Amino acid sequence: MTGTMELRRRMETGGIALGCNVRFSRSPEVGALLAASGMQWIMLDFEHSPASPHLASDIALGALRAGVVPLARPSSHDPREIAGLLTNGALGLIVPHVDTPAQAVAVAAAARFAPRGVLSVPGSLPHFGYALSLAEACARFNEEVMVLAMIESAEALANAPAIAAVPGIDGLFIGASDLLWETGHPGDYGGPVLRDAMHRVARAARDAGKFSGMGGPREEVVWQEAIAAGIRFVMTENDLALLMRGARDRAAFFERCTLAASPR
Ligand code: 3PY
Ligand code: MG
Repeated sequence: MTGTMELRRRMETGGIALGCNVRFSRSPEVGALLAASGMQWIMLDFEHSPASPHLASDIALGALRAGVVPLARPSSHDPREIAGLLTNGALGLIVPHVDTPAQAVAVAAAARFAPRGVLSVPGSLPHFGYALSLAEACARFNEEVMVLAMIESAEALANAPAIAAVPGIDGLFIGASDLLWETGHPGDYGGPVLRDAMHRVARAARDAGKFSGMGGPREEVVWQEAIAAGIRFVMTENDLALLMRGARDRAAFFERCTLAASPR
C-alpha cells in the first residue's frame, strides 16, 4: 500500500518523482510492471485514452497494491467526473487546462472532502485498505490527495504564480505540447517558449512552496534543463511511446545481428 507522502519526500529532498502516462495499457498489472521499472506514479488519462472508468479503477487499485501512486487526468473540471475517479482508486489529479486561479480553486475543492472541499463521501474508500473507519479514511485522503494544475496556455502561464498560490493546489504541471501548439510553436520542444515557461513555472511553484512538473517532451536535453530549473515531477513518456521505443530498439538489434550473420 502506498500514498503520496513518499513522492513528496522525494521531491522535497532534491529527488525527482518519475511517472508514466497510462493511455493504452489494459492490465491491472501495469502499475506493478512500471513500479518494477523505476516509476513512482502513473497517470490514468481520461483526456486522451479510450479506457473505461471501470478499467481505470482496476488499474488504479492494482497500482496502489503494487506501491506506485495512481493519479488521474480527468477530461474536464466537472466535479462529478473528478469524484468518480478519486473515490474509485485515483489518489490525485493532473488537471488539464487550468488557466485561471478561479478554476484552480474549483478543482482543488472538487478533490477534497468537507471541510476542505466538496467531494461527495462514498460508502468506503479503497486507498488505504479497508481497516480504517470511513471518517479516518476521508481525513487521510484529504492529507494525501495530490492536485496538480496543468499550465498549457499563454493565459495559464501568465497566471502561474496566482494558480500556484491557491490552497489545495499541490503543484504546477506544464503540458508542453498544448502550450507550444497554442502559442504558435508546434513541436518546438527545444525552443525559447518552452525553455522560458519551464523556468517561470518552476519559479512560480517554488515561490509558493509547491512543486513543479512537466509532460510532453522526449528530448533528453530538454529534460536536463527542466530538472536543472527545478522541475521535479516528471512524466517520462506514455506507455505507447515506451512500447514503440523498446520495439524499435529490439528490431534494430536483430537487424544488425542478421546483417552480421549473412553469408559473404
Ligand atoms: C501536453 O503536453 O499538452 C500534455 O498534456 C502532456 O501530457
Ligand atoms: Mg495537454
